[in-house]
Amino acid sequence: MTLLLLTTLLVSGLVSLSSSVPRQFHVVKEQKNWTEAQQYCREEFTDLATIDDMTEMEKVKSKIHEAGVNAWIGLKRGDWQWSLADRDFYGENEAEFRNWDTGQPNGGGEECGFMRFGGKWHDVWCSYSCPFICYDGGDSTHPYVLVTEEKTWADAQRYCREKHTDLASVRNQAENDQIKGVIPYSSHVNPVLYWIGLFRYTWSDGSSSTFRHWGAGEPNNLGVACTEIEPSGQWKDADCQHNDGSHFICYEDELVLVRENKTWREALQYCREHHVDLVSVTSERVQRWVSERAKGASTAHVWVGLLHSYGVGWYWVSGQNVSYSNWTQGHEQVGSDQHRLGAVESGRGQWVSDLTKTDQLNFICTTEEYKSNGQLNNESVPCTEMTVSDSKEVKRQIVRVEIKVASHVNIHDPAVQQAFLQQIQQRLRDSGMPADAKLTWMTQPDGKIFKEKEEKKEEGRKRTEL
Ligand SMILES: [Ca+2]
Ligand SMILES: [Ca+2]
Repeated sequence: MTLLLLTTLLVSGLVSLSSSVPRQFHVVKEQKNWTEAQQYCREEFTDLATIDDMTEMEKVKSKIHEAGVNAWIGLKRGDWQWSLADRDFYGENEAEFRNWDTGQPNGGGEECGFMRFGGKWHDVWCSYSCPFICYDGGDSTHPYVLVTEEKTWADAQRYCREKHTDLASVRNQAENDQIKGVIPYSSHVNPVLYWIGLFRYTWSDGSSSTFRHWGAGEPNNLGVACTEIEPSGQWKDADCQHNDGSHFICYEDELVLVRENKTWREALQYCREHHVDLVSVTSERVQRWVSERAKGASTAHVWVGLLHSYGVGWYWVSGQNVSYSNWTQGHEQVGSDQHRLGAVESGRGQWVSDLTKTDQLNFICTTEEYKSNGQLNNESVPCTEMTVSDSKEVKRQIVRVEIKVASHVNIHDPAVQQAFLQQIQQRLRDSGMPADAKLTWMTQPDGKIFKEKEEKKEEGRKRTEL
């Protein structure tokens, strides 16, 4: 029974992890203080690096190790502040009211605040699992809600924001007494900590990531401090103003939603100028990220790199076949002679094919270069939808061919593939293809050229370069 429960938990954990859009990290080798580095990252990328977990830490570690320098990331320890950030909620000096116990806060890595029986406050590691006290602005008679379920500070904050208003803020002594009143007497003999909304570390991009990777004895600065990663991968806190020897790490989301209305063609150009390309949704994993990003769109659909061309069918601007698909029912079937563009519904993330080249939509760019062998690079993407009227611009065409072979022929042998190519080339020349046109096989995402259809049939795609 226990085993079954653990398995279920693990699975749900993985699902939530993979739905967050991955980040690319960039080490910038310029010496700047933390604030200057933050400004640079926001201008050139997304923000100073936020690190969510060990997987991301490993990515960062390899980059920083390679660079051999100390580098700022986005984590900053500022003054203590409340989770409920609305300034109007606090009267004069009320946001600064404190009721620390003797000897508290005693700092180090203790960055979240709790209340104990008796109403005094302590600072402690945010990763502790504790019961907590929510504030409910809609309930004037019982605004403070004690939740006995034990959670980390960030999970408690999420819970309170979903079910009530936020984690409890304490604005004055009267409120402190009121909140103290909801803590049960049993906490007197068995001291239990109750999270309130007090915290002091923030990420530059506003993330609530509680992941930390402090080196031995760190953090050990007093007051305000910023976080550096050493070449070993260990984190340390340091004076935010120093810029001697400190480089920095920016991040960029792999998928970027551009909230500007453009035609498909303009969107493609924009992505290629500012990022890498329009996104190709070649797997369920990428689809999840696209759905996530599309939710933030201001148009009902967003453009992605999906198009349909005469003789080719549906394909991605990355040059890949549409093997994974997420069509709205009936939208996949398009006459084989039609030029169409695919888009993704902002709400449900499903694909549609009834938009035209004059429609203006938000769109999603990818910042990741296509690395695998055989995929088309930026310049060689077939874009016949736009260029078909001007034959000079049609440089490449993708054609799917079906070949019947005897079962003893090894279709994965390069010599055999070359022989097929020569035969096809000859036939095409016979039927009018220019003599200087080149033919090459296209490698599929799985690294192979041919996909076996039946025992005796082989299917593949070749690229005709005209
Ligand atoms: Ca403490
Ligand atoms: Ca330090």
